Amino acid sequence: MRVIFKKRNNIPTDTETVRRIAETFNLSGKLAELLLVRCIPEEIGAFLNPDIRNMHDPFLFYDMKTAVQIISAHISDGKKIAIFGDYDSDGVSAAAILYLTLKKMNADVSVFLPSRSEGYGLSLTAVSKIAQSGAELLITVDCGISSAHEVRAAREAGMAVVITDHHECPDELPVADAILNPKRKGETYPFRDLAGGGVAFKLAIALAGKNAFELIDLAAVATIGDVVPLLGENRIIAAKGLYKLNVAPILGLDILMEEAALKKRPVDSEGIAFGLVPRINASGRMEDPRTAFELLCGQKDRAQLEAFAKKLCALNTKRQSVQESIIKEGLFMAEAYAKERVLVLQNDDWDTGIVGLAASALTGAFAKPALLFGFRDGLYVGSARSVPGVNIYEALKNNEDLLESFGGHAAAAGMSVKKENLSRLREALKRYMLDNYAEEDFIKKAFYDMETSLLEVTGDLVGEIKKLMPFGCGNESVKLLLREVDVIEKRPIGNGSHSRLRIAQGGAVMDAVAFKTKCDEIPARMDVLASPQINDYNGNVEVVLDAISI
Ligand SMILES: [Mn+2]
Repeated sequence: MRVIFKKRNNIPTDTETVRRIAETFNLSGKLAELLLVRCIPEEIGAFLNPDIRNMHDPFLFYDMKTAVQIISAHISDGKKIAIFGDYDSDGVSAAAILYLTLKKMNADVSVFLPSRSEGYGLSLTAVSKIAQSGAELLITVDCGISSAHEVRAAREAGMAVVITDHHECPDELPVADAILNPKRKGETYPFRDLAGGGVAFKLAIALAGKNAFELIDLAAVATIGDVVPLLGENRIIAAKGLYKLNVAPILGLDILMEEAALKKRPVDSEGIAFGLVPRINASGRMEDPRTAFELLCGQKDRAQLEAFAKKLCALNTKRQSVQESIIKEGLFMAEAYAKERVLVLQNDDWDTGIVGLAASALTGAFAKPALLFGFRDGLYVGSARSVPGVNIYEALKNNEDLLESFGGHAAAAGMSVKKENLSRLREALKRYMLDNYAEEDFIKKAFYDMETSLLEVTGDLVGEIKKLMPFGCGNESVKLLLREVDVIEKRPIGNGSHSRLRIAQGGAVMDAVAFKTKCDEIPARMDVLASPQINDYNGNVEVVLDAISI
């Protein structure tokens, strides 16, 4: 497949600033450059040394004082408190953070989580269930900001309501007793990008002081799981949470890491993103988020917790195989639309909880937006994923009249459509992509940080790049562009689906590995995007080839 290499961030880095940053922080010029495309010069010190002391005071939230007063009053009066969360890793972690904090303060607290079939957010059914439990205070985590109607019902049922959320705010906010949302209009909190678990963590700090930092590993799982930018306060949460995860994790995460075989080497942000988060998500995606919640709380006996962890691993394996079979069918069906700029595929048997993950894979494989639909309650219910530069939300909005519901953003959306409207939607989106985008928008892009030569890829550089960790959204792992590399040796590994190579450029020779690329797909000379690393077995520097241009 044709690939266009693009520089990730075209911020001009003037040589004088690069020199000054390199000198001030005792770094190579290369690392100074990599830093300058990630953050402004004034923030480099804080970026290099994530420090809890640089976190903002939770009482900077406009409503924090009120929220703490209400919660404290309910605790001291012995009144019942209910937490309502979400079924994904962010929502479940947020619920666990607040539950454990309130429990330690001797609150009479219980947790309610929606099942996936009930859908995201507070519902009237949930509100009446919570009211019946005798709760006099409802605290939402990772949701609530778009639930004006349900919040009104909760208050009419006699409950006080504290909303903690991080989603974009609607024009009309719910009328609640306190609202903590860093994206709220007029909000005084200085950092907008907290995850739902991040907001819950700030509330926990406001309630329990430094004791709350015992839960920072859970806050890191929420933050990385929700794919919010790992910059500013999120970078501190992720870095310090990872540190704790490796030296003294909370019991539930410790058991899950053990069960998932993640403890052979230090866990990094990718270990959270690809090891822990999918297992926590599998709970709500395949069954009931309660299993993940109970595990994270760690309040049952060890055997019980191990059984929960085993269950999450098994559900995740099942999720993977369901996902693989959807991808396989999708790849086959996509052939019929090879010339189109958008894929709209449906199958009545596809699991509507998994189609989004499969859509991502198809978008990656074909460099065009993919919409995958399963069938539920009389409607095609689906998920869309798009490529950088093609706004799928706008495309759907433009065809609103064909849809029963839709929501999302430029890169990902969810939608439902009547059976008889699906082929009209496909035709309309095909037309829309032709009218609004250029051919280049549908050619695969691979983003790099800097062009360099193989000679400059050294153990020192690998060591320096580590200072930029943890990597994630907004602080992507470093990719180097190497042009005109010669392949001097190649051999198949992993049943022939991957390749091991010796590559050469300008007098330097190095080992390289290309995953999901067969030997016969590798040309004699190529441009590549490479991630440098140290080989675990022989200690040599080598590169992982992330993209190859033929
Ligand atoms: Mn969230």
